[in-house]
Amino acid sequence: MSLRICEIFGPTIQGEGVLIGEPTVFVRTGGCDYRCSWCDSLHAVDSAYRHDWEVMTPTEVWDEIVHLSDHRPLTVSLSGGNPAIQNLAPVIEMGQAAGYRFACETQGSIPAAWFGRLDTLVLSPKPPSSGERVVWERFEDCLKAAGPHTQVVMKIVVFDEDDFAFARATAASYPDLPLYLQPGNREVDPATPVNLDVAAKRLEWLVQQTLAAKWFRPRVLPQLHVMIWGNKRGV
Ligand code: MET
Repeated sequence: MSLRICEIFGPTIQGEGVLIGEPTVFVRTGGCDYRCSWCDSLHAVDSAYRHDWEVMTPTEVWDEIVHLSDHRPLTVSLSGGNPAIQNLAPVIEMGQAAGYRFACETQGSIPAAWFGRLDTLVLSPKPPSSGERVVWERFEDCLKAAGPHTQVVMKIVVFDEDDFAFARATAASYPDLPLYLQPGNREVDPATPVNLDVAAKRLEWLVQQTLAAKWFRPRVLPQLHVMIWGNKRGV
């Protein structure tokens, strides 16, 4: 059994959501069932980049995680693309046996059986600005696939007022899920430096929207890695 892997990198810090600031090795799988208009990881999504993806066995993936982390257990984030397309169970199994923790970032369109083994499942339903439409039955299947010990959280990216309304409605449908909001980033070209003033303004806008609505449930966070490294890959 083989896996299509776009990149494995770290340790770095998780830049987003509930695990923000946490030392992490990222396993970015290749392939995605979505084509978000503002995707910041097209190199893991578009089949034009397919030849850059590596076919690896679960053992090879695990060996690379061990190598990068120098055998010291940490959190591994399974991201993509949509990692749920592939069978990451063997990697999780080998890692957890050695004391590593596993998180997964997915849009929630494909329920993988191995969600049940995760320490953290981050479901990130895509708002209208993405051009994608959430199939809520699938999203609920993803929730059901989580295990009794899996911490499940929701992360929603907000680019505009429509997205904000989507975030509010989605949050209302899932009152028990911890909720993280982050402003959208349209400057996703790795070669172009990120304008931090613009990023701060987008964050301020989202904070203002949330507070003006007297909506006190979500945590509103920046993308920490973008503040430090811009759109550079492999960090
Ligand atoms: N597909 C996953 C998600 O939507 C991770 C890739 S997005 C950069 O959260």
